[in-house]
Amino acid sequence: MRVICSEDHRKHFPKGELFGGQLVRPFECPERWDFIMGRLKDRGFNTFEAPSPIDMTVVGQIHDAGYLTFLETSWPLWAAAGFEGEALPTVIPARRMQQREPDHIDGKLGYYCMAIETAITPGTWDAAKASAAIAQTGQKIISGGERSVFALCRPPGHHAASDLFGGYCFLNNAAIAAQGFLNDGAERVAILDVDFHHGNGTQDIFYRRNDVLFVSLHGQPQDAFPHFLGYADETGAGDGEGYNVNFPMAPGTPFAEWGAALEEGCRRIADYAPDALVISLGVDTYEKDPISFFKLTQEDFTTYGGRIAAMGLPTLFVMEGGYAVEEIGINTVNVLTGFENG
Ligand code: OKP
Ligand code: ZN
Repeated sequence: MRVICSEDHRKHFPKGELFGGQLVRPFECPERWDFIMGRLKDRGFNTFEAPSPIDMTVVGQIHDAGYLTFLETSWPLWAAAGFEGEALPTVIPARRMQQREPDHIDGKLGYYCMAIETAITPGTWDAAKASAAIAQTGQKIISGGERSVFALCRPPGHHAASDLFGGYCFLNNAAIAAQGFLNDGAERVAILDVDFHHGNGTQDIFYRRNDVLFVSLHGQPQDAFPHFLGYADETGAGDGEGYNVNFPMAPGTPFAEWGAALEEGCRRIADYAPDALVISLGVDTYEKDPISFFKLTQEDFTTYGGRIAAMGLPTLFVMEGGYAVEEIGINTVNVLTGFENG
């Protein structure tokens, strides 16, 4: 399997994440990428390619224009305001408040965020664009006839909605890839999100559309981030009714149960008969993940890679989460090798 990757991810590495009332070293750190690359090389992956320049037209089909301007200008505005730390939102437009974009950067950060743990730094916009370019390059290769590609994206993307950042995400890499497939001739695309967290951004982007089926397996919102989306009764709206499928699961869920949900999700995808499949590949379902609560073992990742392969679809793997850093490479590459041998 060809791998698309770039060192540009290193431009995004905040010193702090707001967690448990403290600014801690972010769970979403550059070493995650190093461990994945190391394991890929150990397991014989040998085609590593840089992304092509990003096509911002496609990004503009997924994200709001004001939001893209915000991402591009947020650090300069923050620095100009005289703040000395990294840019973090503090105030948000909660119930019964105005949904109008303010002029001050403190207001803009709150207006465009869905969670306040994620800092913006001088290199964040460049890294986010490089990450989206990686997904887009993988999509182009698959649209050109390849069976599968691994897009080693960082930062991740599935929490980013049209006009929202947060949960470590800025641009929705998987959504940008799905839109690229459609632009390049696909009639239908499925996105299967196996990250532990609900892909609220991806769901929201395609909620009223029937040309993209979104299927997500995740920790139930009562107990798990992002807490405010991901219930089973969210099934799509308008033309999109029936094209959104959520499998929220309880703390302690083992592979026996998770795999059964995957099985049902794969059947929904097969019924939809998409021309391409995007996997939002987070490996934070791992039993030792520090911020998640499912109980998948290293071997389970190999097993489910094989199940994804059995759908027989052109498949783009887009990296999302996974915070057991020492084992992130093993778990990620297990999915890919499970797919290749499946
Ligand atoms: C990003 B991705 C839990 C705090 C959760 C944010 C998690 C973002 C996950 N106490 N903080 O989906 O892996
Ligand atoms: Zn996650």
